Amino acid sequence: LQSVILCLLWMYSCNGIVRAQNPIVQTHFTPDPAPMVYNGRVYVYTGDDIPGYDFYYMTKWRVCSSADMVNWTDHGVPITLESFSWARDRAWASQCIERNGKFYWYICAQTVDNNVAIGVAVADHPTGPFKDAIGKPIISTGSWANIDPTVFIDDDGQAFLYWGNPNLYYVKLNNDMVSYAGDIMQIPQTIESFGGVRAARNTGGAASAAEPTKDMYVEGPWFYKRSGKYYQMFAGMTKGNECLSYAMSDAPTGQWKYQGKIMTDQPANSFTNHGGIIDFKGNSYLFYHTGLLPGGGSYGRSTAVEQFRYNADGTIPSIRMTKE
Ligand code: FUB
Repeated sequence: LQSVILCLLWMYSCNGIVRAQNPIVQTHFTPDPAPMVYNGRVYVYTGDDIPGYDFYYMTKWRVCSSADMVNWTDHGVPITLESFSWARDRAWASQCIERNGKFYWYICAQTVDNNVAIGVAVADHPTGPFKDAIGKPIISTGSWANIDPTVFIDDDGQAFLYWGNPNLYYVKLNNDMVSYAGDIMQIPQTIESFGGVRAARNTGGAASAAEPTKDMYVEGPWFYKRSGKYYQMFAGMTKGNECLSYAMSDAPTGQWKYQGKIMTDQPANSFTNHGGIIDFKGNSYLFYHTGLLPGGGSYGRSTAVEQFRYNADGTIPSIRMTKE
């Protein structure tokens, strides 16, 4: 399928920042957007919420692309749960990355033994055809924590896979991108690193220590590097809904330092938010999702995008949702 699905209307300019007509895909639901820049195009990998379902029971992943952030091409559904023999249902968030001309698409799904695992599909082209790279999960620890993979290759060639809910984990991937070396590491969550501590807030006692910032790591990490600084965007918590927050670090494995909330103006008709950040043709963009497509909601989420400009010190400004 190679059809132009939507011409984005960039609505108006404000201090040189233009705003998109959101959601950018209006023909189906597209949660958990993961943008990837390759060869002059931005590819956006998403899930696919099923109309009428009342939970996150997705069965497939989609991709669309654009060379100009205006005209988008729908590349359909390159992978489904059936692409992974070990997967049962509940396809959740994903991210694709290129290495040496191959494309590695990390996904998470419920397994036949009722856990959640991370798998990886590989292709020679960003839109596929993809196939399960190893025929089994790459991360499978017999837990439901293994959701929301995010992948990044550092300047020295070391690749990292981060993921997790409620804890944030990482491994160092081998050069083959389908195996890892060393142990799975858990990132300690503190007020200083992620703005709060989930366990403390849930159990009282030390809760007051986490309350002042009213944030914490929930899920949906997005790991990248820019101008020598490492960024970990994640779904945090605000007013009972997820927001997008971030931490920064001088090294790929921490110490992470909480920087605040990027996108707080929920509600956007969705409990979750999940996104990715890229630089593309000289501009910076935040992709995220809302439940604002007609008929949408917490289980009918759609990709939206906002252009933004980093602050001079590399921090990310507060970014407002476009709700029309
Ligand atoms: O789409 C299913 C789940 O909802 C994702 O894995 C989470 O990040 C949240 O967006």
